Amino acid sequence: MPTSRKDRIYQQRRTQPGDFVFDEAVAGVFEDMITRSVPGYEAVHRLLRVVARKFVKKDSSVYDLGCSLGAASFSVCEAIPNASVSVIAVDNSEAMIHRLQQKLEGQPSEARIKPVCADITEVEIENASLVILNYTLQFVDPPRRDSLIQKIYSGLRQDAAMLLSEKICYANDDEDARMQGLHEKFKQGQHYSALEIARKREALEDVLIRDTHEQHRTRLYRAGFSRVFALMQHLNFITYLAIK
Ligand code: GEK
Repeated sequence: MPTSRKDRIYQQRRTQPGDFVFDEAVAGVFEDMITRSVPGYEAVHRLLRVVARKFVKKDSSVYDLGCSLGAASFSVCEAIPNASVSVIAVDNSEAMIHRLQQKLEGQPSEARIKPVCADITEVEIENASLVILNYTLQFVDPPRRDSLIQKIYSGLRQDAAMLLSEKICYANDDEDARMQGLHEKFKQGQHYSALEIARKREALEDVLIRDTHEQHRTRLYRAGFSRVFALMQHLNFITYLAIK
């Protein structure tokens, strides 16, 4: 099983806006990268196990959309030992799916987690008791976000739920700059240098496109969700529970 190396990608890489891709180099350091970059990442996975125990039903499917190396899929399998529940783990990065397949080899969850290399806007969602969209919607082309959320809503069973985590922006420029500044301080505390932080910011420009809290809530209610809770927020990273 491959293990995650330390993320040093932006110590050397020269960047242009829009450069960031989930390639082999990123997949190889992904666990280190995401835990050092996303405040509250581990807490979301603890929360996910609680949510899974509440919402996942036997003979249903769980979808982990934008699964990367399958952290959320593994959390669900740990929380729900019932073999009648399968987890469909979708990512359009071949490097991520390949590494997930390697991680699964010989594991007890191998029979339950089904890695799929596809665009999440193109996969069918059906008989779902839980859909996880953990820091992925922000990478989907904005005009396609409404229809993706509507499709998820349609594929959920009645009373089922979606867990959505995102980096948000603020409509007020001063508030946005302050929160971005706090996030940069968080990353410095995780031993990223000012140069690494600046280069990654440039590479992610036009790739990670944030919505505001209001845009998320409006989109979720418009799709038909009956209840939307902001379960957790760490700086400008927020997790919603949306219930059908
Ligand atoms: C975790 N959820 O560890 N279709 C499929 N996959 C996509 C698409 C798309 N249209 N766009 C982006 N991705 C994970 C972390 S990372 C978040 C998710 C981050 C995939 C992309 O290839 C990457 O693996 C993932 O979404 C986003 O809980 O890196 O900030």
